[in-house]
Amino acid sequence: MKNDILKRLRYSLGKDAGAASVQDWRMALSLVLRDQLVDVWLDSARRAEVNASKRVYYLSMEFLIGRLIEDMISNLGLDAAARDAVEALGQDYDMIVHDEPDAALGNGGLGRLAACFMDSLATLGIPAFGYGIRYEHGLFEQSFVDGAQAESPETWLSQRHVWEFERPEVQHRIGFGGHVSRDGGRATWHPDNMVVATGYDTPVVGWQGEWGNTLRLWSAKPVNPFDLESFNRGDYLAASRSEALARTISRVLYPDDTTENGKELRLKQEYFFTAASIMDLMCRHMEEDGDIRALPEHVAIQLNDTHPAIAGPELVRLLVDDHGLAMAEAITLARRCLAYTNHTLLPEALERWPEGLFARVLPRHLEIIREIEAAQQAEFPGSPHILEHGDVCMGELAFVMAHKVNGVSALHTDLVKKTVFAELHRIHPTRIVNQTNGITPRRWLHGCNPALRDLITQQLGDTWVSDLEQLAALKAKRSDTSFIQAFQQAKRSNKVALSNWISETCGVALDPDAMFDVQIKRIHEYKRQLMNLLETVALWNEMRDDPDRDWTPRVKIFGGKAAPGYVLAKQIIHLINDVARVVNADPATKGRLRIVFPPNYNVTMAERLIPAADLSEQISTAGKEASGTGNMKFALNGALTIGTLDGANVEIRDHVGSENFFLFGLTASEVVDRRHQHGFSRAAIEASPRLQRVLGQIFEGRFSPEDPHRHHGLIGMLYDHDHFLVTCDFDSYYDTQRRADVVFQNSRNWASMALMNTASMGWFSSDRTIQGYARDIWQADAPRSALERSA
Ligand code: CRA
Repeated sequence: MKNDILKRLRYSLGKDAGAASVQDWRMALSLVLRDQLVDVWLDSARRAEVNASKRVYYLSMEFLIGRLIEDMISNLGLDAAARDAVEALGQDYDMIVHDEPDAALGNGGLGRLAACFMDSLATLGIPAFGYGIRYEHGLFEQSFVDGAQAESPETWLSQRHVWEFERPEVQHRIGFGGHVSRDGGRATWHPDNMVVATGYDTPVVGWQGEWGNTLRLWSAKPVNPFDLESFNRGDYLAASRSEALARTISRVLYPDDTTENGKELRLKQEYFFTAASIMDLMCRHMEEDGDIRALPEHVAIQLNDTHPAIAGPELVRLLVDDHGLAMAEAITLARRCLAYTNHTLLPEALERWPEGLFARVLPRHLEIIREIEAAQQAEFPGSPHILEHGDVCMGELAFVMAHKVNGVSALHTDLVKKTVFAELHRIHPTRIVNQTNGITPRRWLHGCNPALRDLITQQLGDTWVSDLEQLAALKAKRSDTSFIQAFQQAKRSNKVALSNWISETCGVALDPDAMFDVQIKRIHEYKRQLMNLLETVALWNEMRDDPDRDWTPRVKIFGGKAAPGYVLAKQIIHLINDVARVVNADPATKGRLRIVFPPNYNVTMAERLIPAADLSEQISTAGKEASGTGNMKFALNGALTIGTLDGANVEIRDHVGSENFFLFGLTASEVVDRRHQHGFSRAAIEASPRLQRVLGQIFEGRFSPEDPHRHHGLIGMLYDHDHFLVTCDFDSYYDTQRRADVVFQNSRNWASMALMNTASMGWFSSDRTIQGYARDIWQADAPRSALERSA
């Protein structure tokens, strides 16, 4: 390996060892690793082709991958070899591995789920493609300027992305706009704008390198590189206008997944990657099989939320306009290929596009949507409309064009049936199914937590990595003193490492024996970072009032980005930073309470924070968090959860046991009832002197003396429009936190509760989730042998 690295350095990068930078070494190592992936990757592709296996196509606007190098190393089982080789070359292995920039092609849970699914599909040997967009700029970088969030563009592609293979030969022309002509019965779309989608392939090789799938991301290019005529005239701007316009489509990731974005560019992005993907898979099918009517036997297309919901009309368009099928047959055939995952009930996230916009950008698709709507109404008179109030409703479209629709946790699926799709569920009672989210144990335990990984492997061998339910065997160790000590030791070493990092990056010194209480996720009102902060201020007050009490030392850790246009979320960030500044400077609570908010939370930071957490904050208003996946990562790494009965928290609590979970707050149905009570938030504030005091302090500018009015809006909102019931759950949350304090004081007992969490989380492996999709939705399996097929 050492020689291979030197060879790559020299012949692929044109450097000799003396002149190589950390980045050069990292590139050279990555290229050597990539070489090792290629054989299994190509071999897998060939096997799938020979066996004419059913392929799973996972269409997602986002893939939040993070760094790949450590995944590649450990999936290939090369941990020791890679380290030895790099060290033998006199280089710092950790520095090299940590040099890779995060591929941040996603916002949060939805994108990270897609990345975990790719890992599981490959590990399970299910032939699959992930299809998405190769954004030039991923999620913005966050910094804090005087406590307020500032955003700057992310530039992961400013250096070569070593893992990918550009496929200049894989090109599809994607049209926009124009008109539709008719010749007899046959419609033809004449777009007036075209861009080219070019594929970039990243191999995704599963655990132990037995199977490899492809993540194919599309980049938008102009059909003609530039306008020579304008150029020769000296009008250079005009000459490159079409290029600039085309490239805009894959330029940036929209920094929000929970609001519908009514931008033409967003619709174009959605159509761009969906159409390229559908054309791509159709070409593959026609080459391999040639019978268009056999498509559903070979193709399972999963729509990750409604972002690729245009896949339905696009597939129908190709079947009718290009392959000559009748409309009714085309709709049925398309439906048999398509399935849709719903990820949220928040009304502001349900995509709707004005019909006028649709007519301008995708005129033929709008016609087809009208036909789909007409067919649906003819078969089920009075069923919910796809076209409503002048909008195209993408949720209804996705539902009607899918043979299965799934929610992402038991509670969420139940609410999907009862709320957003209640009527469609009545008409199609078997269409909605549940597939509770999962996380890949390769990255979220094996990769990010070597201390705990090694301890578990000592006990169980290493087969748990691809069969996570084996962790249940650790339950027997809960009263084993020496094991519990080793378990505590692993946690402590992670906390020490995190403290060192925080002290370097935030300049705050932490006590590794304090309780590390962590809330990391996008900043959103429903996730209630604000409630966590109010509780922190209340605790600070109480510590100052009663300095002699035996307080459990706490470190409150926050991480997360606010969408740039989400004013309230940005105010919450500002408030957290303001409170942190005052509390961290207070000698009265020194050594007892610390607040840290490291900027630019991303996948890599999560890998650092999660293994070091004692307490996981999963405190959303019940009924609002569809599932959550961070909740699973924490519990797997031995943190206890403080949480509401929301999303997958419910199932986590069922698995780990209610005695190992700090539950508080209103239930989803209580939330609905409470909201109907007039003046509920003022009543809750009235009833809680503790909360009143905190709100008063913030209102008076105790934490922002330079601008005492800064947080008035936020506090005023809690009195009058506390939509997420922060005030109603506050007391119950505060009391539960104090209960956690008491439990934490008995560290042995805490550790055994934490162990019960780790040991009970096997079910939350994304391998289990993917097996569920394969069984209930895709009817796809690991590749069938040619023999089975002919039988
Ligand atoms: N924002 C949900 O809110 C869920 C993930 C993945 C979300 C999370 O609770 O865990 O999806 N929804 O299923 C979403 O993106 C568009 O909706 C999320 O990440």
